[in-house]
Amino acid sequence: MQLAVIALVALLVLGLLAAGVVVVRHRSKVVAAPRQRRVSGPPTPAAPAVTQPRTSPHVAPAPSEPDAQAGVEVLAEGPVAEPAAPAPVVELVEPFEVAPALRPSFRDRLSKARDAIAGSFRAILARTSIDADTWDELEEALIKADVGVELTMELLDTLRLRAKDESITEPDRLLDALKAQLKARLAGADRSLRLEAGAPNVWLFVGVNGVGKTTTIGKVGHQQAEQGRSVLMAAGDTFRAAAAEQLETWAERAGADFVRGAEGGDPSSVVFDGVQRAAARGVELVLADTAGRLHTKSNLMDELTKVRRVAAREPGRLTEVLLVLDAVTGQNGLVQAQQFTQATELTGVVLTKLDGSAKGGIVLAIEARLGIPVKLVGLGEAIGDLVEFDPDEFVDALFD
Ligand SMILES: Nc1nc2c(ncn2[C@@H]2O[C@H](COP(=O)(O)OP(=O)(O)O)[C@@H](O)[C@H]2O)c(=O)[nH]1
Ligand SMILES: [Mg+2]
Repeated sequence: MQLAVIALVALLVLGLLAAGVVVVRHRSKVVAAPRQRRVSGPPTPAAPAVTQPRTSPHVAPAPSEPDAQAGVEVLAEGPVAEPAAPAPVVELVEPFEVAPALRPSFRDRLSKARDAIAGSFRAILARTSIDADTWDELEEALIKADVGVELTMELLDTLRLRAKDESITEPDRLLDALKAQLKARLAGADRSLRLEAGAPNVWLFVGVNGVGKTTTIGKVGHQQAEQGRSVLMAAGDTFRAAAAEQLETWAERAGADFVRGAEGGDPSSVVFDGVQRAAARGVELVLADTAGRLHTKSNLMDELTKVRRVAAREPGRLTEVLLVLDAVTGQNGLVQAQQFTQATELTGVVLTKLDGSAKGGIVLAIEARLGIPVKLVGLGEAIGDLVEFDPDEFVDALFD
């Protein structure tokens, strides 16, 4: 009896031992499994990022570094390998921090302007032929886009003649003809920004308050610096101290030199100081900001005439006078533009806030009425949201 009990206990102990071995083996398989998966996968840059502290974006990227690869190789040796030594600290950079900023597209940013005329275009395309309603819809679309009444009539008269000459009877062909006509009208203008060798070039920015002068200078300075040019920003808007501070922040972001004066001081002397400093330091480009109080105050125009004169004086060379216009104000901006043209002899227009405007047609009105090319277009508030004006891309973005 006693023997039987002892035998039973011995059997139980043996059974438990056997079960324990199975569990341990099973566990070791579970541990090994994820390691095997890591080994078979590609060495992803994200893997070490989980364990490493992130540091400054200016540090060399890690994904292709031998250290990062070594971390993967240790895993590849499997569960029998020696315990890994503490991993070396690898400093990582997120890909988006090193990727160059993408140029925003007209198609993406002009949705508001496109939506404003899309309804009229849809109504035109819904009909099978061209009739009086078609012409009314076209007129409405162009006026809604702020092309202006006079220019709209002129464009439609030309289109009528063309439709007759080319026997256009289908609505979609008529819209294509209008598109081609708008592109042809905008083609051929010289939209380049002038830079001359040898002396500090001065680009003067003028326009009423809030249109985006300071922001545009920041964007232009950044772009020019990216292209390897040395830039100085002169805070010629002395009306408020905050205006100079805003420009200083942009100068820091763009890596540009910066000159300012006292609040309420003479803007001409700030521009003068800027040109002097640029000449002394061999800086190629001075971007001069100006104040933009209401155009009804005639002293602003007098002030700008003086600033212009100083900017053009040796050793500086005034190569651009850019009027900054807010696309949201549309036709109203044209009255301002005429006054600025008289005071400062403009060389080009920067049309800002086209991203938030339904009045894309203002580009056509500006060029027809003022005879000044739209050189740059603001498509948002970020530093990269300023692009050269591309007429074909612009017209396509409005129509499709
Ligand atoms: N959406 C949009 N906002 C802009 C653009 N350009 C400037 N702004 C904004 O317009 C406001 C006025 O700009 P600011 O440069 O101070 O105008 P300034 O008074 O002419 O110097 C700011 O809030 C800018 O961020 C643009 O192209 N698009
Ligand atoms: Mg400003």
